[in-house]
Amino acid sequence: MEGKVIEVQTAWREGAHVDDAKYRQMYEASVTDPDAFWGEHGRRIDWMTPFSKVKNTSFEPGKVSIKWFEDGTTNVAYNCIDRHLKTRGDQTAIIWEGDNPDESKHITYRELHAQVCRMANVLRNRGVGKGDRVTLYMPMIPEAAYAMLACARLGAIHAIVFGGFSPDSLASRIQGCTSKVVITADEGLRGGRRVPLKANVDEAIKRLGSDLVEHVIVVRRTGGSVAMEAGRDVYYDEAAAQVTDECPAEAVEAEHPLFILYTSGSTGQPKGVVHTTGGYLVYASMTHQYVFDYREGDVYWCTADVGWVTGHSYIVYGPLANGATTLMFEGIPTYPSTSRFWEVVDKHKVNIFYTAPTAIRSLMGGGEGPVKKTSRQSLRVLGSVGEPINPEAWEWYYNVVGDRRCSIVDTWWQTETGGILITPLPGATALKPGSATRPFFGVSPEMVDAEGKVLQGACEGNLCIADSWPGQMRTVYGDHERFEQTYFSTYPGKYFTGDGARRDADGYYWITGRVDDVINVSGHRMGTAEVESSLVAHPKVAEAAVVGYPHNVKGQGIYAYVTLNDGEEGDDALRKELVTWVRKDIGPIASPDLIQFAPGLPKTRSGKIMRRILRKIAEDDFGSLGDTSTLAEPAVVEDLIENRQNRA
Ligand code: 6R9
Repeated sequence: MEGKVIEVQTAWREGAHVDDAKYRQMYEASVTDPDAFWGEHGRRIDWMTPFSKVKNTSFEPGKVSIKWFEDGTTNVAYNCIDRHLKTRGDQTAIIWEGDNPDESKHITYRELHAQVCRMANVLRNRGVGKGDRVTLYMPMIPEAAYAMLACARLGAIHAIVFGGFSPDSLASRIQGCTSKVVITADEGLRGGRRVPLKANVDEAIKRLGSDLVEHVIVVRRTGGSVAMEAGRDVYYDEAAAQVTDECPAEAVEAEHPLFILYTSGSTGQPKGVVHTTGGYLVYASMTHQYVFDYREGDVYWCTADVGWVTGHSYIVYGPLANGATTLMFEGIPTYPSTSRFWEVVDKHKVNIFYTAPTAIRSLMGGGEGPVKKTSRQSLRVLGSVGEPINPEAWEWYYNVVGDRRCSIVDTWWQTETGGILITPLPGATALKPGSATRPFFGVSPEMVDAEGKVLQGACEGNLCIADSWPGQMRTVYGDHERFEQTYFSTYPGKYFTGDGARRDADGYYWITGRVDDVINVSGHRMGTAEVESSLVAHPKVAEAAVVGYPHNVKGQGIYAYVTLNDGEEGDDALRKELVTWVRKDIGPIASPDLIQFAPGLPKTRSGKIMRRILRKIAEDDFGSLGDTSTLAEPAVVEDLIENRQNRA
């Protein structure tokens, strides 16, 4: 094999679900006869009405339609809870580890059942039923999982908004899916600091300026005092005391929506990605089992937030469908100290640990000491997700965190894909640091050049997926045309991921990052257009262009070129003001790292901003700007280079 290879260790193969030969055989079967393959694996979940049809999908322009198991009915909460009660009612379903290391608790499957039924009854009493949207704006507490599963139980559709988003962002997402009910907490707690969740909800509802939101359900987390509007707001504990802990799970069609999750694209407002019931759960549970080589009795920990897709598929739905013990962590990697992750691993004897490269890189900065003072003997598999993991961070994860004993799974996927698409399998795949390696069962990656020509063998190009898999998103909420336009029009007949990749001679994929105007900051997706429109909304700003640039810890940082209105002075005070502005407008994850005041931006004669040039300058690599002769005013480039903010 080509390049640095770490062979599958004998210990990883022992008792693993698949070895290399089995992977190849199953993969082959999955792509040659998807109906047979998924017909068999579709039965890994329980169906109320068994399906007779398996795959009914088309990527054809104008007729994009994705249906899996369409004549079956089931319920996600039933699969994640009820079906386990007979065999594992007393097993821990969720280990909750609080922000404060002295706070943790275990919730058994039986307790989970009671809690979810209660939450479902509270929702039902407020008129929530099949197909209704419910917005969740929650901290990482068990009630977040209860709320998700309660919606699923009723056939309602949850739309989670990450707790770090601003009231404005929350408002547009509540509006986008017209939720009449919002579930939140008084305050969140992260790294010892309080996050004013309920106050943000109040602010968001005020901005909506309508009576769309009829009910706000408030979980008491910190007990901090918050405003409660009579008739609209209710404390969850008070409402829960009025209902029973029994609530039937509603049988819904396989294609009934399970959730909407807003995600950033290269243009316009964030899109409401729609995932449905049957195919999603089959895919989330199957990937959770095989990718992490999940085994009965394992303690599994994914450090994501439920506000992101990783939290949906790999904290809640995949693990619980498999009857696993899933750990939910309220805090951050650096509180109270940079040993926190590893202390939690030791405290709860975690076997499988799944985190993001940005967390690994930030902990790397603190050296080996904080890691090595912990045991970590329970660990067996280490996962990575969210952005490309650079080989140095990979090696540190492998050598220092995993003591060269644990396998690493670098899992490539997207909000849109519902579950992991390209990844090693611990017992099967020889590893290469920095490569997401090979496709999961049923996934047909295709590399294309800019013209859409399919490339063969070792190559570099744009990553497409040639055919559907059960976890794929079904539509953009309320805008199927945008769904087709965004994902199926660039290369007709294929799903275009927006990512660039290299495929090596061994058929391994190396994801190089987004090729569109989406940047990835600490694993969080951000459309440059969103940050730009926030900046230009500031009264002193005339024009703005935002690009990503390489950042040691965050992967990419946000670099903003800002042209001010005539007569305005660009100084550090205004830089601060603009950063605060964007934080308030979108949320802290969108804060620009560097702002360059620019008298002009490089534009073509037709007025298009040449981002290629802005990216190069932001990378501090202006030796090779390429052809600038088509610029309307070539001189602006010199000024931009002169005043660049990112200098080696
Ligand atoms: C699950 C998730 C999706 C984008 C995706 C890609 C990047 C995610 C990656 C990775 C390289 C990996 N990405 N995992 N790049 N290697 N293992 O992160 O979803 O928030 O929608 O982001 O993240 O660029 O297109 P989402």
